[in-house]
Amino acid sequence: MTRILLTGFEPFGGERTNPSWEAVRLAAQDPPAGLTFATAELPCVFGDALTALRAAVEATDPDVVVCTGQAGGRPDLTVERVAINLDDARIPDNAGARPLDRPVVPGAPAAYFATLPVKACVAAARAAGVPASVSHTAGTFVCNHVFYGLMHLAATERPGLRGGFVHVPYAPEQVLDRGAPALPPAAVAAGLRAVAVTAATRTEDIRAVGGTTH
Ligand code: PCA
Repeated sequence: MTRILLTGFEPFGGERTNPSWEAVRLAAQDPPAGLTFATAELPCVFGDALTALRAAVEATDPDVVVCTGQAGGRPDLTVERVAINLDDARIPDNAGARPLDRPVVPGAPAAYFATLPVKACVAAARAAGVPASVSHTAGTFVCNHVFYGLMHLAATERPGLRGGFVHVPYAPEQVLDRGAPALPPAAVAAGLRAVAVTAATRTEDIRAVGGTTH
């Protein structure tokens, strides 16, 4: 049995729901064979989100951690390749903090790559019928903060722990009057299950196109 910790976020930015947490809850109701899922809902607050993530890792001792968050405006599931050591908030977090140009961890490396096979995860989500692509920026808000903190925790304190981050589109209920792309949480959950199976069963990535020109 491979233990997978899936995290999602609480709503932020005036939204009433966060599709990342909705999808994580749905995914965990129906774990694929050979996997056990633990879940945690993280606060959308710099610092506190990492404290909650660390507590969840300590409580569940996972082999793999897949954190997820909402990326409103993106049309598909995006498997993030790189976390950067930068907090630079465009909007306040849920505690009203708006850090500018601050490192997540002072003195730590500029960036970490995800240690999931990101292209294989994208291929698996697509094979499950869920639109997905590789992303090369997780932004500079709380999601990147958590992704960077996760990879730093793995690199410095939890050898063998593998981790990554998946951004998810809005849910349909969030865009009824907005004309923005959306995916139903059940579809996102199917994609997350496929990502989890891939992360649990392979460490080598596949050779496939996933880069971008801009
Ligand atoms: N998305 C935000 C933070 C929480 C979330 O779900 C982000 O992309 O940083």
